[in-house]
Amino acid sequence: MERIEEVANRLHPRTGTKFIQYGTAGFRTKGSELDHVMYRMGILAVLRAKLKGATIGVMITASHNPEEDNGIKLVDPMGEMLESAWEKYATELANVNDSELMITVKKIASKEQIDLNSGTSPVIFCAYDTRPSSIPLSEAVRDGIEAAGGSLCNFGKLTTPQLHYMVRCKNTDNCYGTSTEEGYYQKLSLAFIKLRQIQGQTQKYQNTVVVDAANGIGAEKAKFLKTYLKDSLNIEIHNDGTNGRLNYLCGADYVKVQQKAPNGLTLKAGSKYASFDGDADRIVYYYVDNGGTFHLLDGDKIASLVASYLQTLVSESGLTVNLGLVQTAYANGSSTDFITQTLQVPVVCVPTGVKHLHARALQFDIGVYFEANGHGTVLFSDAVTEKIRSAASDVNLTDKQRKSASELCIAINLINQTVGDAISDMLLVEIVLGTQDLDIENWDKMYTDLPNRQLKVKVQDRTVIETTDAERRAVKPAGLQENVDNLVSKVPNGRSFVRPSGTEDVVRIYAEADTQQNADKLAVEVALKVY
Ligand code: NG1
Ligand code: ZN
Repeated sequence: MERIEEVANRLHPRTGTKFIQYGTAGFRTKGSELDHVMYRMGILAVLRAKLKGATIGVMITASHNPEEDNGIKLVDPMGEMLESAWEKYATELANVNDSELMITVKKIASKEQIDLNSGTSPVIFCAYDTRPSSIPLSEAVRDGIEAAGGSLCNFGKLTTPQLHYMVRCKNTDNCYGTSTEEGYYQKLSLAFIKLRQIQGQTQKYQNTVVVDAANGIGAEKAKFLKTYLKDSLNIEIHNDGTNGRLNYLCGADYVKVQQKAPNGLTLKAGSKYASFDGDADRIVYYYVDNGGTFHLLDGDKIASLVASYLQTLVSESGLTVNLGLVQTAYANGSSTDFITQTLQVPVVCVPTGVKHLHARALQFDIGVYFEANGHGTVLFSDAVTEKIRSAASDVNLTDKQRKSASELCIAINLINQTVGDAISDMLLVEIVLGTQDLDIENWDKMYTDLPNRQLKVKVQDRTVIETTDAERRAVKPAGLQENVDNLVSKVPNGRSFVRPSGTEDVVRIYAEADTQQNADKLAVEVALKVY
C-alpha cells in the first residue's frame, strides 16, 4: 500500500485534468487517456476483493466502440457487474490528483471498513480484448494490483462474458464450471451436444450459421468452440480480424443501428447470419429473403424465441415457476405485445443498461432479459434450479414431465448466467430453432417488428434532459415531452422517446411507427425538438 503514490508518480501519473466517469459500461474513452485510470482500477479491484473476501474481475474492453477507444469494467464475485454504490468510488479514484491517491484509498477503506493491513493478498482476474492498447493498459492494471498488495491472474485475451464466467467459477469453487477457457468450452459444448441429441428429426432447421465476428475477440474464441462442438453446429466465421478493423462497418451494433448487412459478408437467400460485437457480449441474427430484402432479428426476437422455449418446457414439466421477461424502452412494441399477449409471459421495462435488466431479472424464478441491441441472458434462481433438478428425477411425475425438466436442466448449463454472451446465446438460439424445427424466416414470422429508427444528436449539454418511467418520458427540459407527445399523436402506431446516452456524449432518439417512412420522419422531427 505504501507504494501506491510512488508507483503512480513514477509509472502511471495522471497527466491531464479531464474528468472521466464510471458509466453503465465502466470507463470508456480513447485508449491513450486511460493509463492512470487502469492503474487506479487495479487498486480499486484489490479493495473490493478485500471487502468481499473473493476474487474480483477486471475486463479491459470498449465493446463496440472504435479500435482506438478502450475501457475497463470491474466484475463482482458472482460474475455480475460492479455494485452501483462502488461506481462512485471508481469515478472518485479515477479523477483525484496523484497526491490525493492514498488519502482517497484510505477514505474508501474506512467507509467500507476494509482492513488495508489484513495481510491477505487477493487474486484479481484480468482479461482484455483484441485492441492494440489493451496489453499496455493491462500492465497498468497489474501495477495497480501489485502496489495495493494483490496478485494478478492474467487470462490474456478473452471475450467479456468469458471473464465474467471465470470469476463466478472461481468464487463458487468451480461448482458453476471450471475457471479455465477449456472449462468454458467444455461446459457449453457438452450441454449443446446433449440437447442436440434429444432433438427430433428436423426438416426446416439447418445447423449452419455464418458469423460476422466484428474483427474482434469473438472470432478466435468461436474457432476454439468449434473444435468442441464437432459437427453438431457448423459455424462459418467471417470478419475474424485478419484483414479488417475492429467494429469498422461490421459487428452487432453496426448491423442493428444501420439495419443492414456488415461489410465482409455477401448475404445469400436461404442462409442464416449472426453478428457479434467487439467483445462478444452481444449478438443479432439476420438474413435476406428471396426478394433481396434484409431482415434483422435483434435482441427482442431472441428474447421472444428463448421465452417461448422456456415457457414450453416449464409448462410441460408441470412446475409452477414465475417466468418473466425484462426489456428497455428500445424494445420493439410488437415484441412486447407478442410476449405478453401470445406467450402470456409478463414483461417489465427498466432503464437502459445491463445492470438494470440483470437486477430486475433476478426477481423472477426464471428471468429472461435482453436489450434490443442483442445483449441478454437468462437467470435461474437457486431455488428454481433445485426444483428443476429434483423434478428431472422425480418418480411421481410422468415421463414427459421428467423429460422436460431434464431438458431444462441441460439448458441451464448452456446459458452464461453472469452476463449476455454472444457465443452462449448463439448456441441457445440454435438449440431452440432445432427443437422447434424453424428456419430463420419462420422464426422471423413470430411477429412483425414495427418499423423504427434510432438517431443520435450532439448537443451542448446532454444532462439537461432528465427522464422518468424507465426513460420513456422526459421531465426536463420543460416542454420537450409535450412536443414529443404532440408529434407522436399524429402518427399511426407512433411511439418515441429521447434520453441522454450513458456511454457517448449524445442524446439518443428512438421512434417507431406504422411505416418506415413515418418512423424516420418522426425520429427527425423529435430530434429537431432536442436542439
Ligand atoms: P447508451 O449509450 O446509454 O445508450 C448503450 C446501449 C445500451 C448498452 C450500453 C452499454 C443502446 C440504445 N444503448 O448505452 O443498450 O448496451 O451502451 O454498452 O443500444
Ligand atoms: Zn460488448
